[in-house]
Amino acid sequence: MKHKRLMIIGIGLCLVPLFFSCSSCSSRIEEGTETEETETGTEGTGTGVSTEVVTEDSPLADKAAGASAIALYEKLLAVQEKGTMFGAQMPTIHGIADGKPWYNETETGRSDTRDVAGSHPALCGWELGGLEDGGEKNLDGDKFEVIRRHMQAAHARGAFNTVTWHCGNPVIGGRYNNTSDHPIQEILEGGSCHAKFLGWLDMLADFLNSVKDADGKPVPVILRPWHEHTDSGKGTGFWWSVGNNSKSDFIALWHMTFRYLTETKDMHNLIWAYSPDLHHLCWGKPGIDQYMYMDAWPGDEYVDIMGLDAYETPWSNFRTTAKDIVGYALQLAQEKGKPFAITETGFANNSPEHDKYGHDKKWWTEQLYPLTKGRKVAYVMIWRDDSFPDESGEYPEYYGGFKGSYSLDDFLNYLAKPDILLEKDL
Ligand code: BMA
Repeated sequence: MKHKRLMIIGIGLCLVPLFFSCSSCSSRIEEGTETEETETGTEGTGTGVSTEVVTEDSPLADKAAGASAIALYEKLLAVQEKGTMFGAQMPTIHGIADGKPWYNETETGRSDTRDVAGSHPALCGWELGGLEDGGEKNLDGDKFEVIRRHMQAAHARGAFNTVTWHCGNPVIGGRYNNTSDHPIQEILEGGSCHAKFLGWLDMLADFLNSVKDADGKPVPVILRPWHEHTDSGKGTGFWWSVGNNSKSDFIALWHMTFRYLTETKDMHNLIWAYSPDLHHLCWGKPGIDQYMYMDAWPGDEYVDIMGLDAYETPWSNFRTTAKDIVGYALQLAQEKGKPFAITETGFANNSPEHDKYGHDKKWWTEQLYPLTKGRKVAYVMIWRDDSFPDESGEYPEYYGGFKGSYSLDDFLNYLAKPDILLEKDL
């Protein structure tokens, strides 16, 4: 992809940590070579990316991308030369320690990863589903005002922010998984819910514009809209899935979202990520149908990061197919000159006490690590540590390593790999 270099004009921020590796961070290890274990250290200081940059051309899908978005993207390209960033969903708001969930509304300095490894994840994911209801909380009960504060803190520390939007069904109501027949047609121009849906995009824009850096500018964000869309079964998956619509409708939805936010709303702080789901690529098939990865591809001009959501579940064929599909999608991304990431992953409730799908004490080093080892995968992001069973029998949902977790030793060994990067390594 052609793009001219950035011209950085003097602002008092030190850019060195953004673009060059620190001496304690190693370079990426080639596939097939052995890695050396290192100790995880204490947390380093990150640097925000709010700096005045004049660009002659944008490397991003948004050709009018702002300086902060371009700087964050350039940082991602530089960091992926060193290794794969470890990311986690809602990492500083929710966590678990010694069998008890914790929740931080005001404090932003704790995460399960930092509790056990001394540094926050390098990338923090945040959920905005429910924003469209106009309430103060997302669909999981997290206040938007709290999410905003944690995003601002993550940015100020030098971490990456990424956002998902499990948006409700704009046509029949209900949550993201309340499917209906061809809902996208109703929200495209000329559809019965077009105006309503643009109002929802206004709310999304208002929230993202309200997440500001120290200079009062919107922080750059990796936006991952309409994720896991490749489910081709009618009535399953999410309302925006191809199976409940059509490929061309999905592409039109992506284009409308992109144009409305970048042109009408004049938002230029977004990096756009595409993320089919492994289990939809493999559903019901003994082998892999990797080519579905590009089903309803919005086009090279509308996507910055090519991703894959890849969970270990009984139906995802994770152990037999994930490495191949990651390899396939990574190669495709490299041919297009785009970075690749495992945009969601995890092995839910990995423990013998409350496993849903089995357990594996060495899941991190033996299952997750081989997907990225020796490969230019920009980041992996695990889903959230949300709850832990208590006396009330609350349904647990957790993915990370935390104090007292079954696979903690292996989690620490994974994080200690020189090519797995935490916030301190940025
Ligand atoms: C899904 C599940 C849901 C949650 C949603 C949005 O993957 O974790 O429980 O509501 O993400 O966070």
